Amino acid sequence: MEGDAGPQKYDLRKLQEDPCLQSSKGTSQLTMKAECIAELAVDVHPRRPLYGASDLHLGDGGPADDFGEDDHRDAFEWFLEHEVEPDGGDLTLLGDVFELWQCDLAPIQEHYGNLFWRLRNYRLTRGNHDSRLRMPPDWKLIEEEHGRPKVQLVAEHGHRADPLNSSFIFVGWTVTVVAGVLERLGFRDVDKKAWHSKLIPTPITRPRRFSPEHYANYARRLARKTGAEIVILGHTHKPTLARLEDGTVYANCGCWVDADVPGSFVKVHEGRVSLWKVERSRRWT
Ligand SMILES: [Mn+2]
Repeated sequence: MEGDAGPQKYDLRKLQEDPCLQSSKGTSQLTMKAECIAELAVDVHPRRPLYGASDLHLGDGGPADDFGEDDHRDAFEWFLEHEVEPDGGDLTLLGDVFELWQCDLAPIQEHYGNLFWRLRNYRLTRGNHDSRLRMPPDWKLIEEEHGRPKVQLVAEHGHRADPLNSSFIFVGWTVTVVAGVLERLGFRDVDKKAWHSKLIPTPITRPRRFSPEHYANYARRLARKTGAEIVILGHTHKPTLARLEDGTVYANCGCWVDADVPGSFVKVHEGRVSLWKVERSRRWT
């Protein structure tokens, strides 16, 4: 029910649409800009600028839907319209685009309408939360080099490096399903709290097998196996850009709906890999 603010009390879009609040508080203006966080030089020159973003976790618009909160949807549409499309960019969404562990695909499609269909214009690879959909596990940029095809870049979600979301996927699945049920019962942001909790092993909370180094090692192995100079992952929810000791550039898209660095994305263009975020500010008038 649209008018029911309930647990979505921080959804400014809903506040703005409420005529009672508009008359007392005025209207607000949302401004966005893309800000570069980090940049590294590489020997990769794709014909079109390559963009990567991940972990959008589109839900059904209910209390378990992280993408519907704050200004994540506006920021994503701004990103498509002001960054990717004017640039003639080639966007890959690297998994966990759809939150299929907490809702079915039909309600997501119904809730996000045009945006849902618009996503078909871009390349999608699968993550752990949307592994039910028939999408490829990865994408490779392959260019001719000395008359032979050469893999220059590999992009995938990254959960294959995480045993609790690959071999023992029932663990990750159970945590997410329980979080979704609790959120529908009125507890706020259970999945984000669980992700940062010390009790549950996640890429953020466990120092060893789930540490950033663990994913960097996975990226290094992937680079060695494929010959790629650049490896782009998601899944950890931690935006990262690093040159590893063997020269591999490891980039992580972070998580579009993360609380700390929302709206993060990776760009590869003209011999550079860069990490960005969509900075947003709202002014009430
Ligand atoms: Mn994931």
